Amino acid sequence: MKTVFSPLHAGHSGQMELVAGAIVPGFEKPSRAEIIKARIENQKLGDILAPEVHDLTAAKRVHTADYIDFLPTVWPQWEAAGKTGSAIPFAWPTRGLRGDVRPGTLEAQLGYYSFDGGASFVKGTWDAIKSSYDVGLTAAQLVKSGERAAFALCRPPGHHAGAAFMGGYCFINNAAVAAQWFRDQGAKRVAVLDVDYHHGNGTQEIFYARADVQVINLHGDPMTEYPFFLGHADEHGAGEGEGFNLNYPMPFGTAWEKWNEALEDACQKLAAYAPDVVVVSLGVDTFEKDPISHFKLTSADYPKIGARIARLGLPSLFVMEGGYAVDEIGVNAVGVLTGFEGR
Ligand code: 6XA
Ligand code: ZN
Repeated sequence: MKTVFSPLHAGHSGQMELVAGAIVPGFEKPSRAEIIKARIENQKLGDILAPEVHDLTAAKRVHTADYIDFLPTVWPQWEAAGKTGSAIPFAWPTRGLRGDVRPGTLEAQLGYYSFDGGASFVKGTWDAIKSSYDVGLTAAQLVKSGERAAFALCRPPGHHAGAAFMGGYCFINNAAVAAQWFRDQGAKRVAVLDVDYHHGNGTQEIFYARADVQVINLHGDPMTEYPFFLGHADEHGAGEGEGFNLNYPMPFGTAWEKWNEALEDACQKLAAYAPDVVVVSLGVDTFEKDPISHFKLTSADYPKIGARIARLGLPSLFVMEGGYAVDEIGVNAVGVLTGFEGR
């Protein structure tokens, strides 16, 4: 399997985040992607290609144009205003406030275009976001041109980003962009299978009212787990999309047996949908030693995930999402891919 990777991800570094009342170094850090890349080389998964540079047309098919146009302006505005720390949103238009008026300053616009303080900007952030987008689209092109599967080693990740908001380390929703791109290239139906520990609220939001993209999520129950405000089992889709969104929320402590039951059911529903291509939002933060998550999958489980996805027999695009146990992130993420290849 070929991988697409860009070194530009590394400019998105040094972000801080708020954990238990303390500002700490972000878990979503450059070593994540570098360790996965090293493991790909070690396991001889296949060639590692640089992405082709794309314009932002495909991004604007799933995100609003104003949101996408905002992203590259953040750091230059922040810097021009003499600010030195990272650009982190801190005020949001929740219930009772006006969420329909785009405010006039950068600080306020950061809140307008986000749902939490988990997506912050440093100097290299836009170039990293753009490279991650290019990585996703280039890998999608490999699948379109006949590869059975490809791996988009995206960083930053994407599945929390909605049509007009960032959050949870995510800015452009790489998996959603790829799914829409496959549709625009002639695929009749596309499935997105999100196996990250966290619910992919952005992907769900983007396709919620559509029947041409099935969205399936396996994740920590939002009653107790981030992103908290979406991902319940009763979210089936709306309008034409009714029945084409499926959620499998699971409790803290879920290990392979129960998780695999959900995967099996998900794969059967995915197969019944008969898509032309599957986009896998690949997070490995379901791992037992993940520092921010509460599932109990082991390294031996990841190849089994890949093997089950391979049994769908569909062209498959793997898009990297979360996973923060850096010592094992390479073994686990590449384990899914080698499992897919039957080794
Ligand atoms: C914020 C947790 C962000 C989770 C990001 C993630 N405290 N999403 O891994 O898949
Ligand atoms: Zn996650």
